Amino acid sequence: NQQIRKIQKELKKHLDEERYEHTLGVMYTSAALAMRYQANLEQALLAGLLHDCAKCIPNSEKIQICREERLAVSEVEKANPSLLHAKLGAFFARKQYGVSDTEVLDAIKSHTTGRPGMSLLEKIVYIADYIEPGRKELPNMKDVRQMAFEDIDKCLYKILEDSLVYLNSRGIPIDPMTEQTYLYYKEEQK
Ligand code: DGI
Ligand code: FE
Ligand code: FE
Ligand code: FE
Repeated sequence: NQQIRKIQKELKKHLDEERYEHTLGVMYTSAALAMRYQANLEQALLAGLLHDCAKCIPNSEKIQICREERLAVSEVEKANPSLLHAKLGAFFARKQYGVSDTEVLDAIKSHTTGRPGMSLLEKIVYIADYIEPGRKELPNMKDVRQMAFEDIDKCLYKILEDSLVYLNSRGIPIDPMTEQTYLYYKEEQK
């Protein structure tokens, strides 16, 4: 795929080696999940490839760019600017990498906090980000990886739950969207 290869080349300049490797892991894992759930393969590859395209921008620049581009920054985001790489990722995917597919852009935008009522593509990228082979061993990883290919909603809920446990154990402030997403999928699991 021409577009994918061209973006890979450009992306390599903007990510460190570790992040680039992670990105390829997410791209191929998104593709595998798309095969399993009969989602669009090209969209899954593209969203997986670009999901962290803004990750390596220094935090002060993230804030600066949001200000310049009039992108809203919440209090939690101001205190934890790393959260901004998701919405900035969608911004750069469109402006710098020429992606106009709003479904792909939404999957990039929601990949860190999730959101209530995620599309299949959004779930795929969110889960692939967590389970890609290069990801360090998080709690329940073996089960979560298996679950991803058996029951996508159950897997999504498990990741949301484990992420909240992790953030709370570390005293990291929860973004309201993370909380809302968790409560939404908790209700759906009942
Ligand atoms: O960019 P990645 O590391 O591949 O993964 P990601 O985009 O899912 O980001 C994960 C990081 O984001 C992780 O270090 C925890 C953080 N995070 C996720 N939800 C929240 C959060 N940080 C805060 N402060 N609040 C959240 O709700
Ligand atoms: Fe990310
Ligand atoms: Fe994630
Ligand atoms: Fe990622």
